[in-house]
Amino acid sequence: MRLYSYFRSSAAYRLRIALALKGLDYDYVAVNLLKSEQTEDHYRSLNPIGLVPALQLDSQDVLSQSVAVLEWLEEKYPNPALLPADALARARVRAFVNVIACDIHPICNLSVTNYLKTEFGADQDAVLGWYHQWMSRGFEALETLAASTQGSFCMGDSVSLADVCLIPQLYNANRFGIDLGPYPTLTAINTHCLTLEAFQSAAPEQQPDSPEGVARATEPQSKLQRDGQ
Ligand SMILES: N[C@@H](CCC(=O)N[C@@H](CS)C(=O)NCC(=O)O)C(=O)O
Repeated sequence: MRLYSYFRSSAAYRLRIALALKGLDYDYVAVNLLKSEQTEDHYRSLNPIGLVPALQLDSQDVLSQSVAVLEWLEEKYPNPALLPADALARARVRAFVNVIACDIHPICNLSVTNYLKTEFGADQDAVLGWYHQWMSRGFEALETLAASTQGSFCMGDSVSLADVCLIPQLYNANRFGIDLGPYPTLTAINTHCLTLEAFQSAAPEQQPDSPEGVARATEPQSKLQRDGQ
């Protein structure tokens, strides 16, 4: 499999976590959003909407829309399960996922905030206010949903698609300076998930296109040069 990703993309981060939890290997193909590579013809031929991620299978079929891909992964590789067996519990996980994927994420996207700047004259402070407004509304709902269940994950004691989507959204929130103090349950879940290897390996700074990843890639060569080899 080949994952078209950008290290900071929270939608791609969801897939990296799920792939890691399910123990699936993939090749990482970086799509640089800051260079608008997601809008180039080659990438659009894979994912016509021009957003990351996309997952290309060994059959060459391409899957897009991170939540649809998560559901496909769950159907194709059911172990470990990221959706509960009980229908009511599954609906609750999906509702949690949709608060993130439908009610928060799309309106805080790069192309949306760029549009606010170019078409409505929003400056950086106004854009930050926008992020705060929509993320806070979503996190309040997520905090209520998570606090209504017992356990170290969003929906009890088993990791689920809710955690797979929450942790990247909290990463985004931290990037934009959102105060997570009012969301103690979400913060505790974040701390717990980040102790798990699958969440750690999927983190933005572990990706080859992150500044840390680029430095890691060049490190051995500079060391060899230093050592005169
Ligand atoms: N609904 C899509 C959203 C994908 C998405 O918004 N990706 C962002 C990065 S997290 C992106 O490509 N942004 C670039 C842009 O807005 O032009 C999914 O879940 O896959």
